[in-house]
Amino acid sequence: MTNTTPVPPAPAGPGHPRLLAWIAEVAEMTMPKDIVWVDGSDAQRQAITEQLVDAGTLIRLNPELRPNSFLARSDPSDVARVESRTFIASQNQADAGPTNNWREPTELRAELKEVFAGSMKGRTMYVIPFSMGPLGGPISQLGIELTDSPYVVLSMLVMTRAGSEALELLGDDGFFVPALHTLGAPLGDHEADVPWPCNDTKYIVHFPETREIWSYGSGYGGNALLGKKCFALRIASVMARDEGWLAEHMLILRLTSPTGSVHHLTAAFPSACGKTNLAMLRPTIPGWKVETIGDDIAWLRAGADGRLHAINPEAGFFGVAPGTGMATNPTAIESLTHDVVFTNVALTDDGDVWWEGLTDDAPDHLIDWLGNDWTPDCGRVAAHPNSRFTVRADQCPIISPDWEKPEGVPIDAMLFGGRRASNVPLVMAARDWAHGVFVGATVASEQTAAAEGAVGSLRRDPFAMLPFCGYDMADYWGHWLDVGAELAAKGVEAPAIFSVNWFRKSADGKFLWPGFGDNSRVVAWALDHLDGKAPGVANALGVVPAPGELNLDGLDLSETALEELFRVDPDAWLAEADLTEEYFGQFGDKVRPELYDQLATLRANLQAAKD
Ligand code: TSX
Ligand code: MN
Repeated sequence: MTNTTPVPPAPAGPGHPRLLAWIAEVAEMTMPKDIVWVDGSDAQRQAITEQLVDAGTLIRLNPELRPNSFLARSDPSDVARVESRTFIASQNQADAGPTNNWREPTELRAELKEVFAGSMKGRTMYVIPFSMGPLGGPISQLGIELTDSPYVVLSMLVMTRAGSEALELLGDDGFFVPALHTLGAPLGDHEADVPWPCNDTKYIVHFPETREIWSYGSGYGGNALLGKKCFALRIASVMARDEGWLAEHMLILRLTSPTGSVHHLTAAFPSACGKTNLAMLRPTIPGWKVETIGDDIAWLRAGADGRLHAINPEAGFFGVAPGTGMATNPTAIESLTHDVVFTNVALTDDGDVWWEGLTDDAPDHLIDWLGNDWTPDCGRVAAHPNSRFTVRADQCPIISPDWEKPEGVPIDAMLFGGRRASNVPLVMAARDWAHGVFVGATVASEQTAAAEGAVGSLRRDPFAMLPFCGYDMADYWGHWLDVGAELAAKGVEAPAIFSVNWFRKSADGKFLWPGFGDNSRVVAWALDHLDGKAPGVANALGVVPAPGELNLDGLDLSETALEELFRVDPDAWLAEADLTEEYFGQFGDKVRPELYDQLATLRANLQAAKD
């Protein structure tokens, strides 16, 4: 290559030889017109913002209504993560497991080099040094994203701690995860750009052994903001397996009881269960206080006291807009009053944003996410169902003062939930860690959108990690069992594990539980249970609230509804146990005997309940 773009000097000094060599190598391959270091300064962020406004990628919202906020409309074909094009390229296929798309790494690397060749022509390549987790924290990790998308740069500045401080922490030989991203839309000389460049061909590739990410063809969300799902879950889950920690698809909350006792919990839910709503819970029971620490990802490690401590590796929320309103998540709405990037929501006539669920009644006229006129009777949605807000976490009015504590917060409890119209009780405590791992491993959720499979069909989503685990799912369950054994060996209390289900329905198809802020009642029971104040009663599944333990004050919940919320149908559960055995079967002998022991216990308990 003769005309390779020179790598400009790093802002932090002479720099990191391996990093500089990688940047030069990528520049030689992708041929950007220039290279810019992202320093995290306001001046640079504003310049990139202006450039995106001029290019038509961002529309500035009415500053009187939504200061410093913007709307982006993606290409209509580039609106979500692409699981079919997400690959785990481990040396051995068995390490990726049956639930991931595996590719042979040497072959895929060669293929990618061809695809990436010249892919940044005519564009600027940005170098984004970023930290997942508080800068310099003991649980945090550094990464470098190379991208030709200025929209990705702005988003990474919101979602991570990006800029020169992260670069300085790297020193001249620090470890980082190299994360290479291109839109796959090279620009010819004098060729006009489009507002949302991308490519119909997409690759979201992870090399777990070398901790590398290569992403091609998409500018959207988890495909392109590589710190989030690609690094903080898929690559980090492998690092966590190798190093004895946990990288989880979990929100993090702090709860303070009326008596002032403080607890921290994490919770994992498949999509469409309202995880961000729970992360910003507004309790309906008096005296309880909730603070948000994270809404999507938790990294957990043993702290100085041996207990598991969690950090939120992210610095912002990339939340689904539709369904977010004053009734469902007032805290989120209050977080979105300024400095927000919205993507694929609708534009109002006065230059603000709207989406389904923001208000009960839609405005009389909008410009929809595709840029077309929209009226309430037109028969189409105004905002794309996967439209998003991108906002810094510190704009959340209930963000915990300790959300950036480098050593994290000690975790007392973990919740696993799914969307289940039947069978799964409102809340249940696992008997011990291994039982909790079984509960997490068997999480399933009913499908809400036709695109995901038949509506109402059960989809397994163990630990809500199905699309995000960078290695074999059964090995991952084994790692969870090992983490519990490690805590037990040290004589340290492991977090208590609970199953929750806000979505159980009556025979006539009505939700039995009011959900939302009233979920504080469930969380309060869980915390009382682990404090020994609500011992509960054992049933075939686990431990459920004893009569009177669940605070139902002021709730209009009938006795029959309460009964139905906790009813165990042994035959339905025995059928579910058969499905679980079948599900485990696909992982062959990688499923640890402890989990089959749990299945046997469940069946024995159900049989006993029948007799
Ligand atoms: O987010 C939800 N949560 C968790 C809140 C902390 N949702 C929305 C899910 C889609 C993302 C819920 N939907 C919850 C819930 O707890 N519960 C339900 C089901 C439900 C919907 C409406 C009502 C009650 C339950 N109430 C009325 O219709 C008045
Ligand atoms: Mn998520």
